[in-house]
Amino acid sequence: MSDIAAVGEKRVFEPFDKEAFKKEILNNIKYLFRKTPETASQQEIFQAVAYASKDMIIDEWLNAHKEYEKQDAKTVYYLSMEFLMGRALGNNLINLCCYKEVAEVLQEMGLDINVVEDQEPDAALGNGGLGRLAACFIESLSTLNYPAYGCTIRYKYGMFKQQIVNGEQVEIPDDWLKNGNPFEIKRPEYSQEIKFGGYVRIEYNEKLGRNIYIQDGYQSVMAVPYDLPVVGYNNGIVNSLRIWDAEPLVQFNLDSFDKGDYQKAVEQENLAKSIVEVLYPNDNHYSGKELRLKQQYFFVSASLQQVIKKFKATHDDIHQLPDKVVFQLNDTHPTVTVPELMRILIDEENLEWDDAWDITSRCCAYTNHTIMAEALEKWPVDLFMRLLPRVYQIVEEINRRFLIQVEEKYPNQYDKIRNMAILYEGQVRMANMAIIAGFSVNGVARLHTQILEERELHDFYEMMPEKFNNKTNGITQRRFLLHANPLLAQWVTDKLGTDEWITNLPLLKGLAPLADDSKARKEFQEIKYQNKLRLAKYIKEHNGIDINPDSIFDVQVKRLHEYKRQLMNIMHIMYLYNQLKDNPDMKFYPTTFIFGAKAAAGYKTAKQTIKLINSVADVINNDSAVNDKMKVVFIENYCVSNAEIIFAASNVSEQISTASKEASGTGNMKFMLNGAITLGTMDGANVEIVEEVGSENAFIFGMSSDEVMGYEANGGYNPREIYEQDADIHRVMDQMVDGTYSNGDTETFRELFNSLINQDVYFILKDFRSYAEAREKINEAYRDSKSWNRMAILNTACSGKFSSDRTIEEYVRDIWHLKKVFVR
Ligand code: F58
Repeated sequence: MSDIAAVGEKRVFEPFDKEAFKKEILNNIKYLFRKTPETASQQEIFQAVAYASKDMIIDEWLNAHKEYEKQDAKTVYYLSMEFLMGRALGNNLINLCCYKEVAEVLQEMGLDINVVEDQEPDAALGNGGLGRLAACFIESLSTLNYPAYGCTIRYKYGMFKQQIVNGEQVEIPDDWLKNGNPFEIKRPEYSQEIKFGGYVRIEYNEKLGRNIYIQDGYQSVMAVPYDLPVVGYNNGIVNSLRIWDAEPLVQFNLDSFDKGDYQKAVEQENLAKSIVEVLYPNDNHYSGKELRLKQQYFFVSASLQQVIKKFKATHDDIHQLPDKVVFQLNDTHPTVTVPELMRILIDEENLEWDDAWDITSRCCAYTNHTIMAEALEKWPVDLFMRLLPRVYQIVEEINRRFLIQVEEKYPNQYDKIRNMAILYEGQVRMANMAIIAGFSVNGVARLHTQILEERELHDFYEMMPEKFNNKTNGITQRRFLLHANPLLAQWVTDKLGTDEWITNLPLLKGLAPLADDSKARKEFQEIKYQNKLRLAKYIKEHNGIDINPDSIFDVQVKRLHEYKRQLMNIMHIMYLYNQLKDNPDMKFYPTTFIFGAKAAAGYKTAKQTIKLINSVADVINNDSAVNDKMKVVFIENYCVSNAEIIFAASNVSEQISTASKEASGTGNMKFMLNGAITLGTMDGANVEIVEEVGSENAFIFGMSSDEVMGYEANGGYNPREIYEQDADIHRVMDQMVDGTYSNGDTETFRELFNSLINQDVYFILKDFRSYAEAREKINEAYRDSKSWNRMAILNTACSGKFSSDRTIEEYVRDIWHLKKVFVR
């Protein structure tokens, strides 16, 4: 059991009763499935264990909420289209502080906890960084004793599963709910009606002495919430992730329908089904689909209506809402919160505009996650108006009043209006609305916030500097160290003589002196080796490829996007392969290049890049001349659960985005925590990683963000010059279109070639040489295992800043102003 011993043995509350838990599992197997442990399937055993652990959660869940009510505690509602939760069982057991004990119970029953955990489908209700950040935040909120809800959609299909067929990505629907979800609880009593379309009727109201606005002729669906527990670490706090499902309002009733009702019932059924059907699989790219706006309004309106009802049940003055409630908008996707809250306050609570505006703007705060123009949400006015007629009127009024202010402050400066108006050239610009209405605007890493203030949002910053602030992202060490890397977690606990790092990550600093201790370095290296064996086994099982655990594991796992430059990575591997073929005796430390990435289904260049990686892998992995030196592996279906295995096993963390493009990155932090060395550009949170660990313990290359933005301001650069002048690059480029990696076909990778030679928007050729040098240095550095392991230990030791606990405390201090709630 040594690999799970790191899990705390000290439950603060109820001591864990092994016998009772075992009995509960057996009962579940019997009563849920009419089976015995011998006849139950692995999936049924997982469910039985999950239900047993849910029983342990329920009391804490109830108690925490009772205490919130008693204290009338202020609550943050983290509104996000995405929560990329991954698996729940292992982390729930860890945070309940009974992982080790449950593992023992299972072992006594002849079961392996890892196998049981592997039966759980990932809750993949998100694309990438933004969704995973929400998941880390909600876990930290519970661990830090803050009252919080995560609000999102109960997508029937989450992020697709990826298969690689003939080197190409194939998307398989992710039917994650097909066996039910043991952890969720349906709460039909909190259902809310959501209205779409129709028109606005205006009526004079005598009592109010003003016009009132009534939406008529609309279609509606019922939003029905399910709650998932978010367990805090050993503190008795359980918050909820509220996921909204859609159901038709009029239930089919085959006996008693008349024709009209039948028609309506069918329409409602279809509307309900379509809204929650599937997560849009785009990462850092906006697609203006009507259904997407429906999804946004659906979960926002449901969440807001419920919050207001809950508030009113115990308060009579709605003006006090900002003292009790804060909405954090995770990017612009839930920004319809602003006009929807105004609508509720004006149309349903009968407030005047100024009052409603004051409340709304004190309740809403906005986080920006990107500066890339293509990711900015803009809705065509006609679509918006048709789908949300009353909400649109409110947007118009917000815009009208704001422009008066701009005009007052900057008379006749039309460029200010052009940049800051919400409604412009027939579009509703959601970021502008979020900034104008909210009381806080934050970026997600220092460099990113700086770029927002100085460039992208400069006019807003100048007009309302007090709203702007930075919150550098973070990750939860409970999942990405304690659960993902039990060997290292145990080592850390042993070395520090305490497991307090589990809730206080900066304590890892205490490991720094061990970087100079040869015994500690050996142990650290051995742990990494064991984790590499675990990953090698996974790769063998899933890809059928044998990899050498003694080689350098050089890893780039993240969504596939041009700005993340997986293409530069694979081109460099092509270059190395050429070198090794030309010069077989070249000094080169064996390396396994590992990729994992999903491409948005409609993103052609990204899909071609996946094909190129797999094609290069095919050629190299089947060339016995180089196989003892290099291998290339594309791990299928990169997701939260296999990420946990990958980070733990990595030596080199590829963070190679074009400077200024990656707002923060969070994978970079997970690698660092697990002792991988960053090979990266000065982009996003890499800047702060280097600041923490020291530039001598990372490998930095490439243009700075200022240089990149300098070129961009001048219309880019000329990549053809590099192609003509650099023979190695020339050769690699030609190999993309001479059939070397495509069985003689010259067109397979033509578009990639063209994108590089014509524009190279992401400066791949420009940064190539500097990247190659950095990689050479890495290859050299790894030979010196003493200095390598020294660096690796220092990376873990210096990663304390990147806990999402730190990030959440900053949000609380500067934005949310919550109070910790303690139970018992
Ligand atoms: C990511 N954004 C950033 N957006 O790219 C990354 O640098 C950052 O670390 C992370 O947010 C957390 O702050 C991101 O993942 C999306 O996936 C959106 C999904 C919906 C469409 C628009 C992009």
